[in-house]
Amino acid sequence: MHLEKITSSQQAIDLEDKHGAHNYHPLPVVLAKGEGVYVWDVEGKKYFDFLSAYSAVNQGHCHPRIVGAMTEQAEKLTLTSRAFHNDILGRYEKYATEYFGFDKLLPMNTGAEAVETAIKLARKWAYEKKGVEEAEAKIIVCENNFHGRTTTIISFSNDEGARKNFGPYTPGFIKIPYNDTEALERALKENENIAGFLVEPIQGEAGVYVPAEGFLTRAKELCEQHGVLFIADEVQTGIARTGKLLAVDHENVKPDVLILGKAISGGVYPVSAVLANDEVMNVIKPGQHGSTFGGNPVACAVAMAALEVIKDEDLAENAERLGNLFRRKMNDYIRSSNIVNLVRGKGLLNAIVINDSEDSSTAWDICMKLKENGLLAKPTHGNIIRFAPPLVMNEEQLLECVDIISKTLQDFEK
Ligand code: IF1
Repeated sequence: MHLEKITSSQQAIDLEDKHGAHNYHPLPVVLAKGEGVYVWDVEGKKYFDFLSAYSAVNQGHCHPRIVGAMTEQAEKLTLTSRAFHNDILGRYEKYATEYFGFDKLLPMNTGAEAVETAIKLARKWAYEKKGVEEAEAKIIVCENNFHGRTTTIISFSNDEGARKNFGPYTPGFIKIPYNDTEALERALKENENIAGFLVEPIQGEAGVYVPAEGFLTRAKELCEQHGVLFIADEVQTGIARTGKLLAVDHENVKPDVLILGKAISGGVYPVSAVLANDEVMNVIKPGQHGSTFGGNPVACAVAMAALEVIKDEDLAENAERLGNLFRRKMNDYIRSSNIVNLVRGKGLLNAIVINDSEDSSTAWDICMKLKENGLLAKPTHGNIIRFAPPLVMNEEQLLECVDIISKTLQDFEK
């Protein structure tokens, strides 16, 4: 294999710039190594990772148990396709369905694929169980959602960048404001052909919007009353990130369809899944949905290890405890701050809102300075900075990070 030796960050950035599509605008840092809560760049500078690959690396970088499960499986069998059985898929499906409390699991690879799967499942269920007339099924979604980047999913996005000039768009979606159960009730009453309500329990990309307490409970109730599937997209909020195994667990709400991705593999391998009970999942029959890589042996081994780590290392409890500490410390800072308006979030999924216009570069400039000071975070939607470290962080490390963040913000106070 011919590989150019990378000796500087700039060289790696130049290569991407020249040979890669320009579909991202990353922070100018080139990472070469990761371990636990830390990552190192090409020059050997060490950083705290405060993004965790958008909450995929909840178990920390290169967790030895997860990487071990992957290499062990990779040496035995990597891919069979679903044309044949493999000896680990069933074990994984049993483990994961018992873990999350559903009858069945449908394995896919990326978050967007799992969302697509849930949409197809809900539509088919509506036609075959609810009696909706062919091609009439609708799915209710929320404004400012983020569910992925496929053609259908961007059809119901309101993000101009994600949507514009990618039409024609897939029909069949009704948009309501987030955190608005009255709007949900109205939409459910106005239309008898609703298959499902697709919702993020906390809106991530929108800027870590935590809905009012009771929103999920009421939404689930309304769905039940109207015979509509409550579909929770926990791709970002799931797997202990918000201080519970699932974000819906904060309200003890049980979705009819659960969508998981990202941290179900600890960020080691692309693994996603849709879980549902038999009554719903059984509408999909052989040949009607699938993926070459979905449920492959490496994915199964990795996901089982990643889920075990969550339980064995009490990562949900740790996220809950450190999240409370983080918000308390940030609120202490904010009391005498002009540059930060507020901190919000749950568990270790948090964001601060910068006191500047949405199109200002302040959040970006702060992230650049944080990087200089040894902590990596990324702005979301202009003036908001998301803070989501790996859940394996300890209290001492978190306090060190609060220190870095406070000192950095200090430079921006007017
Ligand atoms: C990117 C955000 C996070 C998701 C939810 C499905 C998916 C995602 C709730 C699709 C993906 C990602 C994708 C990533 C940026 C990122 C993101 F900023 F856009 F919102 F996490 F906060 N459902 N979220 O959050 O999963 O197909 O990507 O595996 O670069 O687009 P995927």
